[in-house]
Amino acid sequence: MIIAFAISAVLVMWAFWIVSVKQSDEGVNTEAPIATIVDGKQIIDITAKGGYSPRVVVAKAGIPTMLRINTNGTFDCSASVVIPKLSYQKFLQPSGTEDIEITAEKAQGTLQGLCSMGMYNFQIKFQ
Ligand SMILES: [Cu+2]
Repeated sequence: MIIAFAISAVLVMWAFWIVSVKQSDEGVNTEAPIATIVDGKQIIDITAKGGYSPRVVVAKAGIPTMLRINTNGTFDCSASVVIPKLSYQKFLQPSGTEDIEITAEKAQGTLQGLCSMGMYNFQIKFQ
């Protein structure tokens, strides 16, 4: 019984994953939002719920950056965030705000975040 439940949970996630992949293919031509800069500090807002949105954010390289991940009734695995380049891994509260500091040195290139299963992802493109 528990196994059947686990299998159906995986199937549901897989279905969501296919939908999100499809959306990302369609969204190739839409422009990525640009991070806001307040008092010399860059702020990137990402919402985690059934994946991450926006999926791609363009940001300025080499300045102190705050990555703010918002959850709001997030009970799927996108609440479990991994950012390999920052050695960051955390299970977020279902509703709340998580601020992740990115130093000027780390604000380079493409920073990728993932859910712990690697199904959902987001990218911050520092340029
Ligand atoms: Cu996942």
